[in-house]
Amino acid sequence: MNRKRKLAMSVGAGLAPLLVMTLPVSPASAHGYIDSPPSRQAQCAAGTVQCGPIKWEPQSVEGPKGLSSCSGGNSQFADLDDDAKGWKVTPVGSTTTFNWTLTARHSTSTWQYFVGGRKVAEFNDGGAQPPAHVSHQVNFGGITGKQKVLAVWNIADTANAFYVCVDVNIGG
Ligand SMILES: [Cu+2]
Repeated sequence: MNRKRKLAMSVGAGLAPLLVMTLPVSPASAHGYIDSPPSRQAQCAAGTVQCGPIKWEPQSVEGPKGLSSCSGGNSQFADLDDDAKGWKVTPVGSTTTFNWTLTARHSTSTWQYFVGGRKVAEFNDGGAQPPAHVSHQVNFGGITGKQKVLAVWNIADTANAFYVCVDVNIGG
């Protein structure tokens, strides 16, 4: 969750003024990403490409639903939006399996895959809790060549989604 939880602790009636403590809770362990074919954040985590803080938490590219950016609108992960960063491009077939590792198994509405702004696949989980490893077979139809696939994991019980970009060469 990106949401900052606030822990308000009231410290006994005898103490004045009332003490209120605010603890930001680190999101570092949550969420998920595509590890194969190696996504941009997976390449950052593996050191294939030199990146900023995304390398420490490739699973944390969370943003509001409906975005189309690789960084999910997170400025600290802007590396992911840089198409010229030297991402390793994986040769794939016209039907390709995308494998997710989930570090938090959030109940899921849909998984969506876009190429060039066009949705090429959607998988509807209907709010179910996914396993820790999720795989989807995506058929690219007639799309070929070097493409940036944007995968979106839409969470059922929050307004947020997780964003992953994967650089592929279809039929390459
Ligand atoms: Cu999460």
